[in-house]
Amino acid sequence: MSVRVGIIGAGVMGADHAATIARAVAQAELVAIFDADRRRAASVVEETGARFVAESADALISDSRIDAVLIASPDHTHAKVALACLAAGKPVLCEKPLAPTADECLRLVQEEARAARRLIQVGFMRRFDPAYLAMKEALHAGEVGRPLLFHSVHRNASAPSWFTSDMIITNSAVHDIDIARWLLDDEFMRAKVFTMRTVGAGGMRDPQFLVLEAQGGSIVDIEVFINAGYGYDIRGEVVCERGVVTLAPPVHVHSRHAGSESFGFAPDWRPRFAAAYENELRSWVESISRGVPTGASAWDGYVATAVAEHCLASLASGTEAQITLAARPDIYGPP
Ligand code: ISE
Repeated sequence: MSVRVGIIGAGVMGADHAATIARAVAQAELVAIFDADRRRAASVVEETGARFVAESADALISDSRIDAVLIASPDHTHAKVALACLAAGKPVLCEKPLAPTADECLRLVQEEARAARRLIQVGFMRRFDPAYLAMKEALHAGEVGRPLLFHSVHRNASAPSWFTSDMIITNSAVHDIDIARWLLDDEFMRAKVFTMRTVGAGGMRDPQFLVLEAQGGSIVDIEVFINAGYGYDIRGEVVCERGVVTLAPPVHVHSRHAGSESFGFAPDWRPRFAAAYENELRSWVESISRGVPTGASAWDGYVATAVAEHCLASLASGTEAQITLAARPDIYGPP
């Protein structure tokens, strides 16, 4: 029995997810697409073979022909749409961030706790990336000992004109914050954000450098540079007591020519994380069929945004921020 999926938001990620579902997720049927720009939704319907353009997000969510909803609309709409999915009792994959503010995320966490049911998965797709999965496996194997430091580098070639300084943390660095929690199995207690001579125009403080102290004693540093210019470059290295585990980028060829060697960078995150997105979507659909949640939960989405908010506070104050979190509801399992 296929899982009938509706997608809200037909922009870059909504269109990409629709194409991936149509091409590579056998257990799913792409039924409806909604976007405020109807032409954009119609174009995705035509390109993917989805059945129809929905009249509104609410109409899509309440439609009996839809079993599950994928939210890929602008960040500020996520919480409202996810709440409507919870009210309809429909599983939802919400693109990151779960919401731009911790309060909005916490409302979703509390709603799931009240219903005693996890319906939300957050689109932290790096958890499904083969390279990060191999890193986590190497760390769990124990040969290198306990983690001491995690260096994370997150460089975009360029950012859209609507991207803000705060989004460098709430929209981009949330990936590194989440994958650090996931790799280290740890929570953060302090944050300090540094900026330097900036590259961005119009007051954009880019790059930004985040230093996070984990409760288990390790330190995570995250460089986010969204106008790096040369390509999409994601790096990671966990320094441990008896060795180092380094993220191996999925480079398939090194070219040697005219006295030099080179390999190419993806222009943006979609080709670099294509396998991760495919794995994430398949896993989401399979989890719905089995009724067993998978991937990042609403709690993970809340923690990532809450840590990001403390980073914004540190950026604004120029001092260290003490990170405090709400109590973790039992439905999300032990810390
Ligand atoms: C974008 O929304 C993503 O999710 C990408 O993975 C990230 O690299 C980029 O900085 C974000 O804006």
